[in-house]
Amino acid sequence: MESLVSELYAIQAVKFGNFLLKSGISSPVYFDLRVIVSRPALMNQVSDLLWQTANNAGIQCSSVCGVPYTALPLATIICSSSGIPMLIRRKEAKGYGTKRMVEGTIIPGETCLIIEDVVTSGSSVLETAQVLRKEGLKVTDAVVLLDREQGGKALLEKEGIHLQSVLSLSRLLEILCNQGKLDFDMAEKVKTFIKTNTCAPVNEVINGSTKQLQQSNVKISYGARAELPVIHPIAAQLFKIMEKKQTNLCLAADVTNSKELLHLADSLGSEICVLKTHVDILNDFNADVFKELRAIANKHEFLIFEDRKFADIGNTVKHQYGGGVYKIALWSDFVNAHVVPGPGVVKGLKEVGQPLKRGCLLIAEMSSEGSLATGDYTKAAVKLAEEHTDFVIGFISSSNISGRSEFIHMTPGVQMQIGEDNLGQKYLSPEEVINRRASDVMIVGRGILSAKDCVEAARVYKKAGWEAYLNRLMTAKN
Ligand code: S5P
Repeated sequence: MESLVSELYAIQAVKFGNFLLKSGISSPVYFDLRVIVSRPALMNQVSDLLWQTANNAGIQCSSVCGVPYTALPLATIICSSSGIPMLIRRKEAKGYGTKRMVEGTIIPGETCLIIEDVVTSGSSVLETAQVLRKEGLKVTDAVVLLDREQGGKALLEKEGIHLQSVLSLSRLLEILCNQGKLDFDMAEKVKTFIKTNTCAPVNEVINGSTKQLQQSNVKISYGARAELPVIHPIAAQLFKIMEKKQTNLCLAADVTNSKELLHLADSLGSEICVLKTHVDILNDFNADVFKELRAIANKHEFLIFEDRKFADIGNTVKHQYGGGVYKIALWSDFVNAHVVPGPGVVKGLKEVGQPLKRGCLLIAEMSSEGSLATGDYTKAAVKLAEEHTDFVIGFISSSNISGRSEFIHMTPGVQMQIGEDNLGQKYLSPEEVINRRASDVMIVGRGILSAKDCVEAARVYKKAGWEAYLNRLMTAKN
């Protein structure tokens, strides 16, 4: 281990000083393990150590997959010397031919071991595991050269993946100090930095009780989530819009007059990522209004969410979604549904929505006093979503209930002035919803609509929501 650490230091795979990270934070330590690919002897040594670590932990596997890119050649060496078949995870699906995300012979039910060079939050290992699991493979273990000890192990454990490491950051610091390559002060500085920049557990608030939860999607930017391999196109489009326009504000456009709706959409369009409608509260509905609304949505780049809250058997919701006077599926990017009826409601909506490339949120929790959507009901909504990722893009919920990066969590009941209205609506602040509860999009209606100047109010909410999101990334990211 001493010679390995010494070599990593010599080739500058680990550096100490003052480095500005992508997240804007300055770090006293920097790792670039990619440089090892130019050192064949070191590559062999690292691969041997990874494989030994797997064997010492008693890991059994039928195939090995390296997280792209640095761990790809490491996995190759391991497979070549151990005789275990390798799988390659593509970062992007091929644009032609088979569109496979994993190359190699996949035997569903068999176990695949993941190899990685360095783990910080665990999100890269998790992404690869998700792709392999989607192919029917079991993923229970990962082996990494260096664990930065910033929460990745705990996060992966929660996702059913045991992480073994050849080397931990504390051990690396200790060895470098003993070798006289690092002074005590710098080692302490690095330790403090790591401690204060651990992927922070957020408080998950369900049914009023707060429990600590390490969440994978808390620390990943909206932009990065748009690029996830298993993301629904509508969710990807929304994340891209949010990143580009720097807004996580959804306007609940609860007005009863079409003209007013279109005026709101046009004047607030640049501040929002989603405009939420209740088509059945309009006094003067006609199909042209929604053609116009679509044009405004394209102009300002926001998505249209019809808050229809479907809640019937599959056959009925199919007609309600695609037909009737409103023809909701034709003009809304996504809708939402209660999970009371069971899977049939999702299947019915999917028959209409999927050919049109639409998405759907499941109502897992509600913002109103005394809501019955709690506990096992909420869990059942998450399970249903996981079974229909080809149509379900996320949840209406009061917090981040799934911890999965590919799902969007949208939270209603948001106002600067926390409290209640006179009909049981409960309000939380943008900071509470986006930072502490780690939701993704805040839904604001009367907080903006009742203001004297709606445009100014929307700007204030947009800024508060974005600041809360940046705060969340800052405390969570390395
Ligand atoms: O649980 C919920 C779910 C939804 S979609 N609670 C809600 O309030 N909503 C909707 O969010 C509601 O129908 C309304 O359109 C909006 C909240 O509006 P506000 O005026 O209270 O901000």
